Amino acid sequence: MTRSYPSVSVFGVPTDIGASRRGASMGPEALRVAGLVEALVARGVDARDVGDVQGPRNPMAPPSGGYRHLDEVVAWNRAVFDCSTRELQAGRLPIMLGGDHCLAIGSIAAVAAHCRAAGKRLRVLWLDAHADFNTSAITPSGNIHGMPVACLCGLGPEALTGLGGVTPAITPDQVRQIGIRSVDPGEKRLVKEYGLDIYDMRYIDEVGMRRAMEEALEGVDADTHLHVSFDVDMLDPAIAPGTGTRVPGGINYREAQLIMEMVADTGRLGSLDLVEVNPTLDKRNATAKLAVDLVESLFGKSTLMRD
Ligand code: B3U
Ligand code: MN
Ligand code: MN
Repeated sequence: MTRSYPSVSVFGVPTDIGASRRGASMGPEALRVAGLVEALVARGVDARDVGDVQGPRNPMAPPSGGYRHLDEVVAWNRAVFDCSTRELQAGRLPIMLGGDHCLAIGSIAAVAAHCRAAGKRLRVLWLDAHADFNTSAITPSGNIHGMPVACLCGLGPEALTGLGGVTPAITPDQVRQIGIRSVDPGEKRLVKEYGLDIYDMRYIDEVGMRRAMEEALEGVDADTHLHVSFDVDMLDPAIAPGTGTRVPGGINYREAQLIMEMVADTGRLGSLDLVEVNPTLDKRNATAKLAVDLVESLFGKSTLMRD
């Protein structure tokens, strides 16, 4: 089936402000060098690179009050919010190149505001090894890249939870998490309390990726905007070494392809985050290249003649 996609705007967010390990700030360039925009254009997508958003440098400060670099994280997320909002309002599909995963606060707050204005239902697919549902009270690290889902659901500092003007930006029932295998003890209690829908590695092992994805996509219809927030540490470190918080036992190549192909089949992809590529830890840009390969599948490339 030939599917047409909206025009795409790719933008970079070169920061590692939400992590304790440096290097994700080089992710946007690594993804560009791996040919992300060219791959989309080759698929017939009208894709353009609108450049990088700007923000403060990384002071590498220790956490304060349970947060590391809160002011800087807010500044970067405001820039992301503005850029995503501008592209969505222009009718384009934003692809945010991280950077670390704290940037999804601005990107998803923008998408949520856009959906509210357009009367669309929002579904967020959170592809990650981690639940990213920590708060300042329970975080083991103070790193805000471990907190974006909580912030988006209204748990966190006002400067982040209210970024898009409405708090909470989203509710837990709009989120499906896939690939999860590292959840901190306090975070575990919180995800249960908030009823997050988590397809963890054990569930995927037991029922298989096809069924897990069918369940995660259940209810997605013509009025749904699907946002994919793809943290490359969802993937097994054997195939994606270039990321800061690797967790063994992740999603393999075929499973990852199936995720992307099943999202493509819905025809409802409306926005994408591609985060946590850290070229300083990578092997010859393998992780960025793999991410580009998977994005091609997200935009309808399939192995056989189904496109
Ligand atoms: N849950 C841990 C580790 C972590 C979360 N997200 C990433 N790492 N990338 C934390 O620090 O919150
Ligand atoms: Mn993450
Ligand atoms: Mn992660």
